[in-house]
Amino acid sequence: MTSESVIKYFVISPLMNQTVYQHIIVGAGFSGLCVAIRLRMSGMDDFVILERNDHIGGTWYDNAYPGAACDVESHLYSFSFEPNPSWSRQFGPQAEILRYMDHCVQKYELSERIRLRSNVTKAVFDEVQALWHLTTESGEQLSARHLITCSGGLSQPSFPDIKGWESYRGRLFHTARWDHSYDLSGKTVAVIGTGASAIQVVPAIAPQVAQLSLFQRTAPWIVAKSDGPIPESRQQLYARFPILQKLYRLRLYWVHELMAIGFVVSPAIMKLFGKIALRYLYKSVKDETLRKKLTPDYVIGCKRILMSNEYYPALQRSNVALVTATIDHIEQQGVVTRDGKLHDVDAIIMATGFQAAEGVIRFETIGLNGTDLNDAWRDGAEAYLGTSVAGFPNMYIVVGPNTGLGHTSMLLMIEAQVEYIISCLTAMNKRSAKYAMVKIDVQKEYNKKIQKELVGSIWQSGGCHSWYQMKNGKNVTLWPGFTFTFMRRTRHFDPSKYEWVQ
Ligand code: N01
Repeated sequence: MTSESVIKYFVISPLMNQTVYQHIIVGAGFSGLCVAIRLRMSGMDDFVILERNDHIGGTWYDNAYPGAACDVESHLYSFSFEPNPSWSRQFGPQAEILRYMDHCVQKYELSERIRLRSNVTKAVFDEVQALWHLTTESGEQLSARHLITCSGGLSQPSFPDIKGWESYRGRLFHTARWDHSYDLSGKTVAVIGTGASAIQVVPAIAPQVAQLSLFQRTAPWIVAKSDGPIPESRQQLYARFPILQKLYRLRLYWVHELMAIGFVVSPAIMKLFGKIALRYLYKSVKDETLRKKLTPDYVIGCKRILMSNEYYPALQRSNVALVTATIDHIEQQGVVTRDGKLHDVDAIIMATGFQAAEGVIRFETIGLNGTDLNDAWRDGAEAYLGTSVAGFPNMYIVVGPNTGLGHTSMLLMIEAQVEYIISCLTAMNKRSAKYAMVKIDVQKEYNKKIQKELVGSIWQSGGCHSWYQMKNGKNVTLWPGFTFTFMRRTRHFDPSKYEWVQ
């Protein structure tokens, strides 16, 4: 802890008795924890984490639906500086990932710095004091020199625009807000959506429910998941020889990185993956009518490629029906499709995803000259390196615009962004600057390039509309390339890209 970094003080009116931190982190998911750990390691120990939930974990706390698990191997989907030799499976289940995050909190002694049930509703930059003033849902006010928002790209559930769902009399909930008090045993259930969440939840609940109707609008591309338990002997080997675990992680890294060639460099390669996925469908589903319904009509990779060994078998159970008729509306008893059929159900589960393209920061954020971030982002969210936004000094976003990935572990991007933020904060402290803000022309130029690179990508040219895009098709969520390119670009902090106010 350096004296420079610990400037917690009390300011006289208008912030009477208000604690001012050096850094406020919003969100205690992987991003927020990573920032906190790296701040601590860098001697910048004055921070607090505000978390809206009553537990840490972010998306891994929210998404506690049956069957939830990671679709990236855990040895890659974990912090590089905190390897866990004891992952029980190739693809860690949600509870085990949450335990890993709890372990990080304990090991890096973060508990005392985390304020649970602190939902930030507003952040305003005060130019005179060069402070961010934050308000939480309970009315609490906190201030900080630096605001680091880690509220996650996939934290705001998306409820579809289906007429009448408020009038439904049964139980209705979203996969990311699972109703654990509701026993699904013996119930008739509708699941709406066939994305990454649905393909995990459907096989998990199908054996329990009386009847499950799965409403599919677009057939997803599914490939087999090379999942399975990791034998204890291998776990012990990793614990004893950490280098072996590192080498395994490195191998996973490059296998995933190769996928980016198909996504961005040469989408034609994706045809090969398409063939592999179709072969898997043919092998798994013998019924021709069902197989036809399950055959996607866009290029593989345009939407996230899904992995499951249980999804196709679940759809062939006698108590599961795949409904491809378009949903017209929801009424008191259930879901009504355009063919006029009422699907009378006890419960409706919305597996309808998240507001990703439109919801990077969930709270009202007011920067210099009273500029609202929502207005600044009217035509789509943009930032420099997904982190800094012109007009919003001393503010940093982790998992900001165009930092999402379709091919590998998000933790790689998170760690790279956090290193960049640490370099920025170090530079500010060295210069004793009041605040720094990325130059608008730098941000514009950077985003022009990003959008140009995205044009030829599979996400824009693959014939689908996905959550990666805004309604008008602009992709503000994904990084168009390899993670090592992003790491290289964020490795060195260039002060000339920023305006400095002393
Ligand atoms: O959400 P989605 P998700 N009528 O947006 C359908 C991550 N994740 O929660 O394709 C009917 O993919 C919609 O249909 P369509 C991962 O990054 C990771 O499943 O738009 N259907 C679609 O089928 C993932 O990509 C894991 O035509 C409607 C579904 O709802 C991201 O989260 C696990 C509809 C939404 O799918 C989101 O996945 C889970 C309507 N009106 C999630 N509106 C891991 O394993 C929407 N849909 C790490």
